[in-house]
Amino acid sequence: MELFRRHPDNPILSSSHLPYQVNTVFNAGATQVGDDIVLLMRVEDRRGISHFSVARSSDGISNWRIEERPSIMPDPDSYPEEIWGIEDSRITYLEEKSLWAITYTAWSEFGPLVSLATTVDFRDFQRQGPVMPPENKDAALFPIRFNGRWAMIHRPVAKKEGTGAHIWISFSPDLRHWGGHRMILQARGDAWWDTSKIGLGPPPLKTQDGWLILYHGVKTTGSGVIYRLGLALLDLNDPTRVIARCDEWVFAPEKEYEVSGDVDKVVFPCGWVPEGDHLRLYYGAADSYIALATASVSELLAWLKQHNIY
Ligand code: M1P
Repeated sequence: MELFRRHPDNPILSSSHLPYQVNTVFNAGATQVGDDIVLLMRVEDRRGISHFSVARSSDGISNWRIEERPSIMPDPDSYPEEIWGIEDSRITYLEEKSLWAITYTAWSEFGPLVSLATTVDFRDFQRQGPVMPPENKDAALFPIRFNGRWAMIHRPVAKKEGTGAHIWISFSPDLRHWGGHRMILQARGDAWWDTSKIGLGPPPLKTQDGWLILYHGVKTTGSGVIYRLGLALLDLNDPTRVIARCDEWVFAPEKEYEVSGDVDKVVFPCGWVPEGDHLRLYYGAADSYIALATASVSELLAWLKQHNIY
């Protein structure tokens, strides 16, 4: 049985939904705002540079209301790190601050880095600037503090050639100054499906068993890369402690819209929206579309227990 069940109307969003001409729409952050599901879509224009556009829908599947103009454009005059675009947002609601924190990749002259923005309504956005230097991406905040410190998962790239790219965690008293850096999940090397690099998908999800992590793992083959998804679990009180990690992948590109596009064989989730045990996963497909899959949190946890390598 499939743990993540694809929606029959997939892909639910593509470039033709945009009110202006673009190349592709993919890798969207997701959250619930009032009665709407809100997606912060990555939109790649016909120069190859990405910006963000907000899409709203009451059922999270259809009748998307999309802004006439981009919601956040790269602003290299004020934020030089955005010169080659902004990509792949992850959205976390910080109850303590009554706002959403958005981590995203800013593609700077020196490579991709992690930037932070905040919003209270997904109409006005306040940039907070870079929070991790290059090369770094695939970052998301936890929704709460741990012993007074905010925590962020992110993915720096090791300088040493051939050692892969792994998932790290860092802590901050104020969301600006980050330290306590620690690697928590490693690309596994050898024959594994997540051999060469891994990166966080949506923000960590609090469950009864721990913080649930969905991550992408990359394998380079003779015919190119394959992006598949795996699960891990972090300790509820100490998220530096990994208590479970899957052996097999849990979701992989299979459908036409996942295996064929600007980049073939890619599934790349940046957002999920829980409602009780029911989980909606929004994922980029083949760097060309946005698709939806649903799952049961308790089924994911049960599966991870059976497939845990720890
Ligand atoms: O093309 C697949 C993905 O490649 C990059 O992801 P990562 O560096 O984590 O492997 C990103 O450009 C991502 O947007 C893209 O979907």
